[in-house]
Amino acid sequence: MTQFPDVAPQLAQQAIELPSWAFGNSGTRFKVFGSAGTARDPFEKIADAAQVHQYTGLSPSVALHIPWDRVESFADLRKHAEDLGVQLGTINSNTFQDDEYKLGALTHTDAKIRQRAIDHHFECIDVMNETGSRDLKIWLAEGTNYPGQGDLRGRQDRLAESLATIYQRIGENQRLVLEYKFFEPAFYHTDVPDWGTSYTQVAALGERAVVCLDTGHHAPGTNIEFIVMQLLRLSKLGSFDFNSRFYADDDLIVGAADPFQLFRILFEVIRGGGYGNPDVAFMLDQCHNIEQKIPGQIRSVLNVQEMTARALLVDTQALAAAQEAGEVLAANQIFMDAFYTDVRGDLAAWRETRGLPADPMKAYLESGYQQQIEGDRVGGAQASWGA
Ligand code: LRH
Ligand code: MN
Ligand code: MN
Repeated sequence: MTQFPDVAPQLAQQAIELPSWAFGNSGTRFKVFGSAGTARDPFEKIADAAQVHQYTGLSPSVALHIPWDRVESFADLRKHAEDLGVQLGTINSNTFQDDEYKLGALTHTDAKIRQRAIDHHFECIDVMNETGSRDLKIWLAEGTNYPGQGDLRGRQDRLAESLATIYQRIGENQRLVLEYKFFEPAFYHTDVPDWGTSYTQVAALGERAVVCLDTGHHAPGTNIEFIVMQLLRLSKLGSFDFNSRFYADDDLIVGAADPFQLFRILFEVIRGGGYGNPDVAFMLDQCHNIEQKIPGQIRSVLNVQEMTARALLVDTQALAAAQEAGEVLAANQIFMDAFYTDVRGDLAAWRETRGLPADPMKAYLESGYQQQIEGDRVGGAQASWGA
């Protein structure tokens, strides 16, 4: 018998935003594989995301990427989403695919190019006003490939100025969320490579500017849960992009590569007051290059739910006592006991009490939706950079 009943009410609060791009075809820089039934436009991506929510009850919103998800009427897209029981969520900007941005966008030495990139963010804010989105998420592909290529300090100063201009447009109830990534596509230096730089930039902007932590954006061996702790301590952890990695920014299913790391991260989120807290948004940022996309997203949200349940099961009172008593191994055992608790049976039973299928994956696969989209849709949309 686990203490599962004690933690179940907290699980009911869980919401994990899905990325629209997970439902389009994607790939590596070597090849994009098409797959049968892939969504052809943003409306179909939303419909697929709604399936994930229908069977799991875990994903009430969908993040969009502009321009990938640019549509004629965002009001129509919003209505479409709401009719299907989901909301439109974070708006992600994109300054990484235009020729003009080859040497930088918000950091570019040419004021005209910087303005173009700023205008793109203004467009994203306009979209947010139509979709009802709270967060503008900015990930910048900016950096240099060779030492001496750019003035590191000058770029940082221009970045601060550009971000301040964008921040001024952010509404009272909106947030600017700045994501960091240690390398790629630039390989010598990146302008926002780490949480410290992201924190420094958003701290200068104000309260409505926060950091996004993408779990795949760190060097191997980085203690990500420490960063989670620190950002929560500073009230600057705005959101997560969850995924998992074996090597670099692999964008694989969250919890697939290192379930124990996911557990440790979620433990720190809970410990730091970030769980069930709307200020800390949970999102997936993944691509399903070779596996089916809707099942891939179902697996992902279930992995997060499972590890959240285990992290909630840590006996924090006993843990604190062991820590204070200097009981090194006892403290570690308390932590590991929770990690090793198999909650799958409890979760299945609990789902049924909430009118959800015990096994969401099975329910989806038996629903006929996959066969229907494979028959109906021809020529799925390209989702991402792997073109
Ligand atoms: C960059 C990133 C960022 C983008 C997404 C498509 O690697 O993680 O969040 O918006 O991928
Ligand atoms: Mn990301
Ligand atoms: Mn990434």
